[in-house]
Amino acid sequence: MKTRITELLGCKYPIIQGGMAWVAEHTLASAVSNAGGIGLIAGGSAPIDYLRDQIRKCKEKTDKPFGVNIMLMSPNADDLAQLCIDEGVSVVTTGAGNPGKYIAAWKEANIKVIPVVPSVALAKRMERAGADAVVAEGTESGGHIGENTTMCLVPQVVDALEIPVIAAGGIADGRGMAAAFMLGAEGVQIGTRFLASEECQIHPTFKELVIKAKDTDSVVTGRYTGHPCRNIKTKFSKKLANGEKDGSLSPEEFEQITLGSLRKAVVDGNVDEGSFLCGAIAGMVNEIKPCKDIVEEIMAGAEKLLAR
Ligand code: TUI
Repeated sequence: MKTRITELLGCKYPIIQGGMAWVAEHTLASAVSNAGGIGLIAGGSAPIDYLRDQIRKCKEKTDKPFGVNIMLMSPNADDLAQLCIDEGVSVVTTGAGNPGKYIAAWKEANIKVIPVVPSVALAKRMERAGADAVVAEGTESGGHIGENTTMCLVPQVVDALEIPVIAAGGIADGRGMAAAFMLGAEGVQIGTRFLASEECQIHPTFKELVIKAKDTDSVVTGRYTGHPCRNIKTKFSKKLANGEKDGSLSPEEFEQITLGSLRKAVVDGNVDEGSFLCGAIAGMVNEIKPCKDIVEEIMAGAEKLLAR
């Protein structure tokens, strides 16, 4: 399947892996790239030496293009942004902010720049700033989210921009991909489906929570902190949601108890203190498979529907 996204990024399939903080490391990223998509390594709030090492290890595992996600709220986003230039990364996606100040330098270094945006307004600003494409991310996504849904956001961003649009949020199979294409997207970003992949290095407890999740098992916490995040329902995330609702947890206390909670989920599988970030589509993810099988199944399903 050829679209402006496969042409832009030089990949076989227009599927980009989500830049999931703590989750997206070189084993997963190289597996997605080797499967024909674009794998991403998440910068998150990682130290620069960690990210450099991950990029180099990824290069050893794949000769296909792959990218890095820069989380713009990270205190060392400036250093990580420069590292992408120094290491000759093919693609950068960004999240949780406006990457405007980095775009010129990335373009100068021949990096393809794809900001993840939750609104039409930010999408337009990114196009004007020189982005090559955008990911329009609906509120169905895992992690830090905006308010609008994929179904509403994607066609509005498509109408507002000339550059290609990648849809994200609630896409985990060929039906979701075909639907996104019907809305005008030319690619999809997929996160949650890859959590349940063989190559994904998260704690087994995290994978089990994804596989066992039902349609109603995700919850958004932290709206009152200004950083709403979608999680799998656990005792911990329900405690956060209730504390937010009934006022028994102040925003400051919320920030305090969620500090370090991504690591506790991903590395330790700690269900009492970890934040298991995950999309609303987890209810449809029921089996661990290699990334290659996941990508090929999604592509085959989408192509069949789109050919009708
Ligand atoms: O960034 C994501 N998803 C993420 S980042 C993350 S790590 C984190 N942990 C705790 C709190 C916050 C982040 C986990 N998941 N997706 C892309 C995304 N970007 N979603 C929403 C946004 C966004 C929100 C506001 C982008 C820009 C923005 O405002 C820009 C501005 O300054 O106008």
